[in-house]
Amino acid sequence: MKTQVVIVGAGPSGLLLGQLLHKAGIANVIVERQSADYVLGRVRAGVLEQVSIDLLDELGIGARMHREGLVHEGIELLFKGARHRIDFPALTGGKTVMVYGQTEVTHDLMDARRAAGLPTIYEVGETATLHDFDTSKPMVRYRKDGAEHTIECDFIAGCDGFHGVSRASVPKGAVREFEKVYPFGWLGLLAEVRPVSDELIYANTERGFALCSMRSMTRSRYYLQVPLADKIEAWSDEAFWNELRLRLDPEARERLVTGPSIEKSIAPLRSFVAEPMRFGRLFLAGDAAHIVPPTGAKGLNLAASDVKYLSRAFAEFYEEKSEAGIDHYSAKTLARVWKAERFSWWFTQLMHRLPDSGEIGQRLQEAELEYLVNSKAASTVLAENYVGLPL
Ligand code: RFL
Ligand code: PHB
Repeated sequence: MKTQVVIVGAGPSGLLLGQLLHKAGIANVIVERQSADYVLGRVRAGVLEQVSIDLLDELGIGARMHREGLVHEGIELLFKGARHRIDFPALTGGKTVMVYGQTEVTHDLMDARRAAGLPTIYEVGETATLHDFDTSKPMVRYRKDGAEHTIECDFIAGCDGFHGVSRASVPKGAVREFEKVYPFGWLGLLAEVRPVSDELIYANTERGFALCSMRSMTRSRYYLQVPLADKIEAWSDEAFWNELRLRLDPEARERLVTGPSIEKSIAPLRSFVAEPMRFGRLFLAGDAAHIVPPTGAKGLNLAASDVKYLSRAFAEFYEEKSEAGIDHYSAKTLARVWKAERFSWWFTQLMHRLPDSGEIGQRLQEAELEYLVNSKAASTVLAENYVGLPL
């Protein structure tokens, strides 16, 4: 088989890139390790910035998001028993975010890809291998149903997440990795119950961080900071709800509706960047190149901005016969990535109980939170990063 761009991975980065390339008239094939159902079964991000909303609109697949998504004009920070609202439109000149799950985005993208008749090869397992991306004729090989397949292409887009094959295919000396692993994880629970509040609540409590989020007005997503060593089996639904209650203010505690979990999992928290994001004709995008801790809700949005830049670079290559876009992709993308990394790291260490920071660390954190909610300048820094920096 032959195509222009092989995309490795059918997560949000790969699917979005596929649609953007299709719109630009660039042929692409996606090769995915898992089945479509498996990809759709992963519960992940929940908040879209304007950049991501615009991208879905540009692709003509934003209708369901506008119908079912929830526009949020702020978040609440809970500390020392009281909630403080950060008003996004007031602080950012009218900007808001949209609560619409990654699962729904993925669903809409898969539907659009199927409707356009674009090829996606699911369930290749760990068999995909990348070849000759240091030449102008790269190849992707994979095995499926007992047969070996080869796709010849002009470019490979590595959209295969943190554990994918793309970054791992780059010679060790060619890539520099920066990493911080946090000494705690997030225990997440999804339940078919009314959210405790109309807006997201980020809580810093003496029992640890908690987040009250949602997927709709009848479906809630909650998270608790837990020790990294905790096992999911040790957390019954009842234990989760009891602990969450203890991390809320009295009003929220009163309003909390509990119910059986639809999904429950523990995710580790990590900050990670690989530099550069281009190796000859192989380009990394999304989690394949960088990971942020979820506190700032930036992971999915960064994936969207990466592929926006990458699709423009490929379009420039084919339409204008110019390599300027692909040459600048890595530096341009990384500049945005590092800003989101900074914000996510800052918001994480501000909102969590940090086991190693001692009493002085605790007092400094409290002082910063007080300053943050009482200073318009400081609140603006949070608001403008949360709604997303301009492309
Ligand atoms: P994904 O979503 O990981 O998709 C990568 C795809 O590549 C496939 N793959 C392969 N395919 C072929 N061959 C191989 N060898 C392959 N190896 C892997 C995988 O099966 C998968 O389908 O990366 P992508 O597309 O870059 O999208 C990034 C986002 O998914 C990610 O940034 C966010 O979900 C991060 N994230 C969150 N972000 C937020 O903004 N808010 C959140 O609340 C939030 N929660 C989360 C998260 C990520 C989590 N992970 C990764 C464990 C919660 C979790 C649990
Ligand atoms: C979510 O709803 O899953 C979510 C929302 C905001 C975050 C992280 C996760 O910061």
